[in-house]
Amino acid sequence: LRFNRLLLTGAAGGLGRELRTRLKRYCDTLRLSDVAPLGEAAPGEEVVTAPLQDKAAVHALLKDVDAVVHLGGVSTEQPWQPILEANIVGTYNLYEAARLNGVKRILFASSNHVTGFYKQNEVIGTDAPARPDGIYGLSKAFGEDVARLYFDRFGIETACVRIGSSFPEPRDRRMLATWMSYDDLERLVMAVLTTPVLGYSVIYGISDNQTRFYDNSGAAHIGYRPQDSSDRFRSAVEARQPKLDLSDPAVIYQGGAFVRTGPFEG
Ligand code: 15L
Repeated sequence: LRFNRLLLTGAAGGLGRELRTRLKRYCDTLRLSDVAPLGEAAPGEEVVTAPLQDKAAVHALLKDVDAVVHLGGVSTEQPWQPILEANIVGTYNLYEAARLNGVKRILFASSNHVTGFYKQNEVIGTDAPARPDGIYGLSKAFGEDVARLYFDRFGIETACVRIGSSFPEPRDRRMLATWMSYDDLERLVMAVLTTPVLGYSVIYGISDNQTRFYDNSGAAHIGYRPQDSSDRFRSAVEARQPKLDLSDPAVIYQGGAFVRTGPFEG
């Protein structure tokens, strides 16, 4: 399946840079947006600077696109104001723009921090109610609710992908459970974009790790089959971090250090 035009927001970020090269194979034109520099447009690319809180810019951004991979926004725990602008106002602008431009499918980069206050000895499903571990997680929970509303009212399909930790390698013991390889990220994005009936869905973005906090069986209709696993990094990670402080909230809760980051004001 080949798309005419896909939109990738947050294209200058860690995962955006990975998907920039990978998504080109699946579309004639890849429109890339960010507020950070994106460099020159390569053949088959369109490069746009669009702050997500700028309604007019976002409405123009979604013109003539088949589907959106929405990675844009603040991606860590930060003060309220930037999160309000990029993640709260920005996600609302994106869905309004999708409605007005007739865009019918969105991958929303949600986060494991929507459910960060579940414990690391719990395994939660795709229907687990939100337990955000900070205002970043709260903003992603809001995004999931926007997606829910725009599906129920307007039939815009979304996969809220509660991404775990997508880096070249797992960095600590927690990430043995939350890690997702870049190849699996690509598999997950393509499964979301191509599954015949997506509806409103939640799925955790993880590889086929031996230890995990998440059960994706409620999202089997998406057809995501991870092929990588954190296990080949296990002994190296355990050697680097042999002892865990079981009284540390970052060890108790799934959200890791996010549960004790901030507040930044007051
Ligand atoms: C996230 O949501 C962040 O965007 C990413 O930088 C990682 O910190 C990840 O969560 C994680 O929990 O490991």
